[in-house]
Amino acid sequence: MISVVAASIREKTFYLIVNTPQIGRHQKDVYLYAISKNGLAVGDEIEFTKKSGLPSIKVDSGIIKSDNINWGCYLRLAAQNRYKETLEGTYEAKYTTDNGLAITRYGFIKPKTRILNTKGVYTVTVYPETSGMEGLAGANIIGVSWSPGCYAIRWCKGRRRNINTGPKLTLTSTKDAGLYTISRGSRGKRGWFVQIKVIVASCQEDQYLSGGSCVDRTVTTCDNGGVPKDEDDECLIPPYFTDYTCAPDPDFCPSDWYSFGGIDYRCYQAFDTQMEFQDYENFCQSQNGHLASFHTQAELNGVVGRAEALTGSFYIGLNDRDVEGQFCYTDNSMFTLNDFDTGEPNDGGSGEDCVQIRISNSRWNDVPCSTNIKGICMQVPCLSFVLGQEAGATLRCEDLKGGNPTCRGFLICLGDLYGCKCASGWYGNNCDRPCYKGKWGPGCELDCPQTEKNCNRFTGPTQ
Ligand SMILES: [Ca+2]
Ligand SMILES: [Ca+2]
Repeated sequence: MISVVAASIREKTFYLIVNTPQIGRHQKDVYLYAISKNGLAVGDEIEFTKKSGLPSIKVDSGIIKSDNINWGCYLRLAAQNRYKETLEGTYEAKYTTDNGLAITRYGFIKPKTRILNTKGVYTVTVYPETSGMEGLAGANIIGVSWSPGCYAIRWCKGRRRNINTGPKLTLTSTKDAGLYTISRGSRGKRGWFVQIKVIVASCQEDQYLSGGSCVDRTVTTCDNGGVPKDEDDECLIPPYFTDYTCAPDPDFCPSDWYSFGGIDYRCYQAFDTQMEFQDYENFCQSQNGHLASFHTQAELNGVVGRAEALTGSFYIGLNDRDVEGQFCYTDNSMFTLNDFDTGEPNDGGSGEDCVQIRISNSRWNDVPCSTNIKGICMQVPCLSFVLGQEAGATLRCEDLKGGNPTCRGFLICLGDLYGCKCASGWYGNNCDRPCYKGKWGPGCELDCPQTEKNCNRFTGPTQ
């Protein structure tokens, strides 16, 4: 029996993120990030190694720090024209724990030449028919879709060239696990070129490895694009989600908080206490939330309808304190729904940078941030655009060097068994194509159960 993934320490689990996954015409530097969801010990570093191809040109490297948390490490690679081909290949990030256990993740920088449309997933997992066997029962075939032409497809594995020709490869042994390069034509320089990591699992798909034995899972499906880990009976979920289960649940909210099933299944509560804006935001944070943000009219109507027994005006999280006229939310979500009242925002008097909702007509108005009014807090179980999460601190896509607020162009590689996915809301070889309507989540692989109108491509079903 082989053990594919070394036992890992759950809190040290990390992602490898590549930005940008494909070196395109726009020659931007390429960043590799090794991000831990819960941070690493202060001073801990992750070692990057290039596993294939020519040496890469390293520009700089360092620790990703935000909110005084060491979230991980980054490696910056130059993308000057004359170097770009040398960047292509597979990179390994290795973290060695205090007791000497090494956890590795693999990420790809894809070649500029045309590559297979596989939604950015370049890992194939093969499960044995019988747990713990050396050989694979029957013929396990992996293949690539291919338009026949005058070129042959060549499979290479490490330094072994031309181990197979044609679109399909048959696996007969656990020894067939490894990293394959597939190219069309001669040496992959013309035509396309793609890398596939083939993993042969130790246990059958509905089992996991526990103390050297295969044990039936009790958790067989993971929400939100998550995948079951081989080393324990838990799901590993992509960034953007703060817990192992972020599933729709009508009873999700704590008592006294209410939900309308909107974006992220947020939970709201209106408070009578009157405070200044920042004090209210601090108060909401002490309730594990923020001042409310609204992204659909239905969500807004739901909250206002619920608050109808109350009267007056309530702070929401919207404000233009940083740059006049540029409104943003304290939860860092985007200002998408505009419900300002006629003539508002008017930045009246000596300036109005914080936003209230008037219950009387459900419309918004900007007021001075020092105004003492009531407020609506919101808890967000599944935060958007979050890569790391620790109590009181978050690491977001925009915090990364060369980052992008929505993680456009980010290829995120989960644990070894689980391959790479585009960040939530994106798909395609460059992870830069927005999901089709009705699709959402990492690599746009999830379906909204309702109509396409009620679907946020980053966070899923809305109502
Ligand atoms: Ca203003
Ligand atoms: Ca105003």
